[in-house]
Amino acid sequence: MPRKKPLVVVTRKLPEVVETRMRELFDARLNLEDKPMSQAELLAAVREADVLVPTVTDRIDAGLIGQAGEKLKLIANFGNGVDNIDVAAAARKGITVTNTPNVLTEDTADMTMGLMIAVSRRLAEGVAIIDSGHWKGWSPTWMLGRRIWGKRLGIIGMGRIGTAVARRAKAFGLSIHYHNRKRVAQAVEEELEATYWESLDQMLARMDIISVNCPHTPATFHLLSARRLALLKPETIIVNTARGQVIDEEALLKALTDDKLAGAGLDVFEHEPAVRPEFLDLARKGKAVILPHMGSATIEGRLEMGDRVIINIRTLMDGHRPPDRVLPIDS
Ligand code: 8YV
Repeated sequence: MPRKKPLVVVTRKLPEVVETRMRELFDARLNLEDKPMSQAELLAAVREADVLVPTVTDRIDAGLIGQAGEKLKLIANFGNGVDNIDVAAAARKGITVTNTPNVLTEDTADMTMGLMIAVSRRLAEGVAIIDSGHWKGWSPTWMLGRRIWGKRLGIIGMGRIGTAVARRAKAFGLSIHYHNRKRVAQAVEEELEATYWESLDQMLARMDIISVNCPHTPATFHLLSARRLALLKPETIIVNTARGQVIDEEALLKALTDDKLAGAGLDVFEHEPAVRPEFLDLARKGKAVILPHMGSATIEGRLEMGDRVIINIRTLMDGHRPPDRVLPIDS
């Protein structure tokens, strides 16, 4: 007798190929309208479903998890970061949490380099000039940016994405420095000719470019605080493709406005989708390049994320441990 398909609630619209496969394999409840679900709708979903497939835009907190039905066995996040999910609360209730690592590493690293270059070489300002119809022609002293070749890059968070950024940055002639909870393997350090800084403060004071590539956890919330931002040289630029919460936005805005920092390339914000209007002013002035959380937004990446989600669901349903299981911090 065929097994009953698990009820899988998917909170956002996914690529069609992924949705079709989910329909074939599961009793998949899709969100074809792509209308973000309210907390009440999420609650109804977790009460009924066997599996929930949320994204970064859904808040799966302890309150919600506490009210989940007996059937809910898996929260299969469509995304790498799991700061939207209370993983510890899920574990307490015997619910497995998975994510989609690896498949968005290269795309996010590309976007990091893109922002680094865009800020240093004033790409957005150049586009705006052409767009305004006010370009008067070439001049030797006009629109000068800063070279990235030969500069020092300080990477905060040397996980998969940080390492992928380092590989690219090395090819662009940057020297690689990093701060991480743990020092990476010697072979990786050698390959990247990377310098490890146990002290984030000491690294910050010496870098030309800072790239934020660590996850948002209680330990990294406002890691770049007002005090730490003040350690940076005024020529430094910051790039963040990780999570807005890692930087104290208020302090960052002040540092940029007061010319204590040269610029910022931001793909993420503290209260997405809200973007503080001051960032728009800074972008107009050429001090910031701001993007709407596009770091992993490639067709290939989204399809592979879908594959990971499906593999995680299938593996759990077959009674095995899913490959991308996420454990609570410190467990
Ligand atoms: C994804 C991300 O697009 O995976 C992550 O952690 O930040 C994004 O790039 C998003 O999470 C999809 O849920």
